[in-house]
Amino acid sequence: MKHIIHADLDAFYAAVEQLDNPELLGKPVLVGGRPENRGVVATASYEARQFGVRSAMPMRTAVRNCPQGIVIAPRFTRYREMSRRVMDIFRSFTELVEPLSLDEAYLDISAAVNQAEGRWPLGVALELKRRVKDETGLTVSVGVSVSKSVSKIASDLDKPDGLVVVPPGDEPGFLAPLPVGKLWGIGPKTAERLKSEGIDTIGILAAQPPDWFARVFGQRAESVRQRAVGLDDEPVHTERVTKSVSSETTFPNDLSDRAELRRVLEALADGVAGSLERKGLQGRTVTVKMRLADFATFSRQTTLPAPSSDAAPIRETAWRLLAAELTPGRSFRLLGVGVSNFAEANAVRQLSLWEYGLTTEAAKSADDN
Ligand code: TTP
Ligand code: MG
Repeated sequence: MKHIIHADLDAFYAAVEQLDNPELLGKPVLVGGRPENRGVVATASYEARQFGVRSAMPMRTAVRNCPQGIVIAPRFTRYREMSRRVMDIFRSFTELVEPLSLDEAYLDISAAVNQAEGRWPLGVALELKRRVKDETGLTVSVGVSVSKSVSKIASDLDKPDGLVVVPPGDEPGFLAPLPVGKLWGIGPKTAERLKSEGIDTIGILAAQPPDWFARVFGQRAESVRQRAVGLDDEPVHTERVTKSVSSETTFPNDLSDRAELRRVLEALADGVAGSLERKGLQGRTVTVKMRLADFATFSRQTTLPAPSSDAAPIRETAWRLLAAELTPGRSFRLLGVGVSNFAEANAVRQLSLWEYGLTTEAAKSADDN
């Protein structure tokens, strides 16, 4: 039996700001872009959440709801540094750590658990929380169970500084009263649709017959059904398959000059082309990421006529995407270039010889198209 922890730091950016400036402790902190620049909230401290402030809310609305809120510009370098320290603590418990974002990871703690010797999952979780607190000053919410999907839901239920353990066998009962939208893979649209059929809790969902699942979820039917009863056995992935290659840079001063933006963008494109070349990858989709002076962050992407790792088409395409966003007075804090949607041939090249033998025919016909 596996034991999986899902750990998620509390109000991460805001907590780091409170840590670095103790005067902010206990106060409503809003990290994000300035209201006068049409900025949005990246995150809010729990003190500010009492006033209804949420991530992705316009800062103007946040400040209206919470006038005493202290608005702070994000410091991404500092957050990355704190993230690295927390992930290092996680890795001292197990090598099997799968980070999902800067502030969130799965840990397979099976090897650290030995119930005969009194090392229970609960004990490991408490130790993890204590060490993160002692060594970084941050609080982390933790969910513990035998599966990734249940642990992820559990870590969110008792925030902040939460700890929820779901003992083996209790999964269906734990999940049953929760809204269907809590399940991984059920987005707001699907949740609405299920609700209109009278299915609003995971328990009601889990009780549907197999042909209903097949009709509603098609190929995903079995995996959704398993997650609804807490029975997924997804392993913790420590290494991820490369799905995209990208490079980005934040400017010391915001940039608005067209020629200068183009120069920076092309240098990024060249860097990405170089690393695609080194990795033997060719991609079809080019993405440009932009962050404006007010921290609004968005991206634009387009597809090349053929997969490539050459600098020229990546540069050209990236510039076309950026040029369409340039308007007088608009200035940029950050630019990034990414390439994804890799050609099939790369995947085949990375397969073992044995698998290669089985798939050469398929790969050939894919190449011919
Ligand atoms: P979350 O873990 O979603 O949020 P959180 O850590 O701030 O709060 P919680 O206690 O509910 O976990 O995201 C982690 C960080 O990612 C967050 O501190 C800021 C950033 N973020 C954004 O920049 N924009 C967003 O819309 C969200 C959701 C997060
Ligand atoms: Mg968090």
